[in-house]
Amino acid sequence: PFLLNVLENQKFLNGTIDTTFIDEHPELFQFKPSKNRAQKLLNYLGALLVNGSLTPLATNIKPAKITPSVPQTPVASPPPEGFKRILDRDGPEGFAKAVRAHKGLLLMDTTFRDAHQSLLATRVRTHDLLRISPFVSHEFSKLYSLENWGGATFDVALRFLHECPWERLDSMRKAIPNIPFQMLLRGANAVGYTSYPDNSVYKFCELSVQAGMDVFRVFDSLNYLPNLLLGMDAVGNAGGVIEAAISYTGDISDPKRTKYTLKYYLDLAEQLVKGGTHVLCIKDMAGLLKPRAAAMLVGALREKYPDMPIHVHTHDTSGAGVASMLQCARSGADVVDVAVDSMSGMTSQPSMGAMVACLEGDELDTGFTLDKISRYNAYWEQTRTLYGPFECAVTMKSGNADVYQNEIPGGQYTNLQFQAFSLGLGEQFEEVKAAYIEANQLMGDLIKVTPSSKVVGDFAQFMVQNKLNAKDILEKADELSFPKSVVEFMQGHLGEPYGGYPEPLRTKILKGMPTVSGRPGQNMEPFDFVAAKEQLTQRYGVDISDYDVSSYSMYPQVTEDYLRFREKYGPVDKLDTRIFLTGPKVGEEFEVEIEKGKTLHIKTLAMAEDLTPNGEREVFFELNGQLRSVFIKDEE
Ligand code: 3PY
Ligand code: ZN
Repeated sequence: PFLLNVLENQKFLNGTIDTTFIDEHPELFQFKPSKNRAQKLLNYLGALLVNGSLTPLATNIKPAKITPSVPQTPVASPPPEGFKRILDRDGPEGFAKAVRAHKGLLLMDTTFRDAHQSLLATRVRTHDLLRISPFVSHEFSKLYSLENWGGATFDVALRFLHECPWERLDSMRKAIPNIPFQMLLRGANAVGYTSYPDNSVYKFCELSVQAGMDVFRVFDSLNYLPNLLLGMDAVGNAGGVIEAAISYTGDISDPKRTKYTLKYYLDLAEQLVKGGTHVLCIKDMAGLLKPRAAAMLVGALREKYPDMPIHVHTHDTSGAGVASMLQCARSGADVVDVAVDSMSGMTSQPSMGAMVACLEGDELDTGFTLDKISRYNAYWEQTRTLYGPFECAVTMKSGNADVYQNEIPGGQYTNLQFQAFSLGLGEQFEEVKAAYIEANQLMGDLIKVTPSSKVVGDFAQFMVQNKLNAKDILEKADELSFPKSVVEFMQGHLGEPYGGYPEPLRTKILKGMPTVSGRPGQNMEPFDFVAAKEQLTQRYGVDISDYDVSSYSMYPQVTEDYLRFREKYGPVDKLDTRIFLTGPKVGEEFEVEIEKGKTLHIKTLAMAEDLTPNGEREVFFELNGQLRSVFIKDEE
């Protein structure tokens, strides 16, 4: 309005006004980046109304038009104390002792991380996690931990949800002060898909602890010890609980499978114990640990390490998840992973309700009641309908025991199936699964979990797309141009696979390209945090935090896109999920709480029929009772 008034002022227009103050006070015209969050959100909403969703949607299912009801929480009292208190008081060693001394079976709840990573393409937003957090804090205080961070959530939050993963962690911490938080750390790959400079991993762990993380499940996608030890050291240094993981593949109960045997896993466990892990994890990322194998592995570990807490992770892809976790508990595991019923099963974790019910009255009784679980479950059952656009159940109707043959990890199984079906090629999924088995054999039978699973998956899709079988690959490898991830794996960028590289395939794929041996991070230049912070501050203003710089150290492009997006569209993470994903309807009224006690009332009024001369469409809103409009470039 100020500018308009000046431009309407006749003296100003005639040039008869004294404007020398402008030359004397140039600071008046150095505008700070606008802080007008409301206007930015209107820009976002306008963009959705004019051009449709700003985030890629995977299915035709619309987000349900509901506000999931949050079960009542006793607000007045502080939440009951849990293992978090023991951890804060007695440190990781004291925590491990208390876990080991606990009588019943302990549970980790994966609903906030792996469950939605496996079923809903990792799309669950902070907004919906925070709504249920007070309930979890009060009613699930007996959990060993709540897995709520790491894995793919970091990348997806920044890239697709346009929200800061660090802010997510910090706000969950405030809402749930009493339950240990757990994250998945991909060893030297941290929360990314490749190796990073060591200082980047150390800094990441330090900041994670600072923002509220407690227990770090550290794995390496090849079980490559130097990578594992690096991750473990970074966690230990930061003061976190080290939960080093053996990634499990194959079948130790099958004597014909001679590569990954009980002895292989016990030898690895020995190295992890020597390396100072506080808790030992068996990470069964594909759900291959059959009950008989579970008895062998957990039984042997329990006997060898009577004081070491054992924590088992699995996926329910085959449908045998509950049976397997019950066996783990019987054989001496202290903790198993479950997801709340409505977010469990298939490629996710086994059902919390089923585990709890199966152990009611048992000496391993979990101490949870079905009543509490049902209330938690109801929230997630409703909330899941908001994520229809990412619902794996569109294509996945049941579990499938073929996972024992193809060994595809839970999250990847859903992804590959989805990709095949969305190309209209349901039968192609069968081909991809068959090719996955062949590709794995060509690579020498790898441990398959992020990122090595991506290498095998890319290889398999390459074979299907180019109609190549294993024999063709071996014969024509010299002439073929392989997927980037396969080449980089062969170059040594993920570390060294157990049993060595497949030859002569590796040499043929590399065609003389350079290789690295040993731990990839060890020869990388340290990441320059100071320079990066300066650069980002110059580009995006003064509010760049160390957290942003850490994000940038792993995901430079994604982080810059995020910063730009937020500068343009404001705190989109505060919108309800349906509105965030697909936008409001014209005429719809809703509220957005952009900070505690500051709520915007928004009504969408109309869109202009005609475009402006430069191709923009005006969209009209009522914001807290006042008329506002935004101009949006129409992309159609
Ligand atoms: C991840 O790395 O994100 C996984 O969940 C691996 O199992
Ligand atoms: Zn998992």
